[in-house]
Amino acid sequence: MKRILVVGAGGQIGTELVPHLQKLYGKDNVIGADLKDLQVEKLREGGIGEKLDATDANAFADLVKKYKVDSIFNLVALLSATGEKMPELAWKLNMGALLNSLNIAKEFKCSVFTPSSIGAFGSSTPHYKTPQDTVMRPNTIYGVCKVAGELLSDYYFTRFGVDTRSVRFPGIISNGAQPGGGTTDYAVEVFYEIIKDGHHYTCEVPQDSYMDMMYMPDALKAVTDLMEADPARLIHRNSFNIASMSFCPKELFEAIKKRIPDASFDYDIDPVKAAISASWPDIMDDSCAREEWGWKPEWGMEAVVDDMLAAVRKKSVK
Ligand code: AKB
Repeated sequence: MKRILVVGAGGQIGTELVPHLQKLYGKDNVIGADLKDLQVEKLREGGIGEKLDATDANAFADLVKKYKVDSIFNLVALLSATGEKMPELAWKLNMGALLNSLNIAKEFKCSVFTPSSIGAFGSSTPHYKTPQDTVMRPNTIYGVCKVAGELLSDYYFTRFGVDTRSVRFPGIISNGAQPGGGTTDYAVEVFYEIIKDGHHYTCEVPQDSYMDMMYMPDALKAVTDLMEADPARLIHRNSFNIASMSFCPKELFEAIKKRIPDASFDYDIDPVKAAISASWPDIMDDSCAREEWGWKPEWGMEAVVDDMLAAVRKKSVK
């Protein structure tokens, strides 16, 4: 039985990954750790929660020892738009948590999952059907961390035999914890704003900016399927392109307007988010993930819009 430590467990992905892992491996085998007290309290309501600054190598190693962890899921990250406001902090946090995860995994013989992102690509990458192995020259600190993280994770695998695996996540749409500081956040924010009185949303990303997106249930399945995949089948490791849908703000807002006719939208473009979204792929080619570990997404945009509106409405009447 696996014993998994999820670091950065209080964020958008961790909040839903922890219960997903608990269902698969049992509550006693999943330890959620976060820096913030409030998130630790929430984790303790549903299982095992620990306070951890993932850049503190000793405290991190102590938790791995205490719970006899054999798998580390490192979700610590400052996202793309916030990273541009605090590049040095983004580097320290994103790379510090990863380097600790890798060194601790090497010492205690753990496997490591760390998400990469569409943010690992840049303007000179082919934007349509972005290949698995292609030019990667991002011009955000977030992207620089992701590319460095992919290379470092592959290095720990080939040099030290650490079982490192990763996916390049698209923008993730979910109705648990909201994302913060990302360029794709609009595709979540819009659902919360549009069901408020006034039914209005102002978008900071240009209306025709296509980016890969994914619904949380597919993202969770990707993580656990990849970590359970037969290593003999993995030609790649860090990191797999995974795709399920691609749309621009205009298309998403039209789909919402079909369901909420008085919904209205306008744009107040954030130049940083505009530049980032323009540099990212429109849609990735995920055939390697499909061939090497059977990746197959289930959710498309129309079904996501229905599900998100229902879930966010339900939350708002509570
Ligand atoms: C962001 O927008 O920064 C993230 C991502 C795509 O990695 N959601």
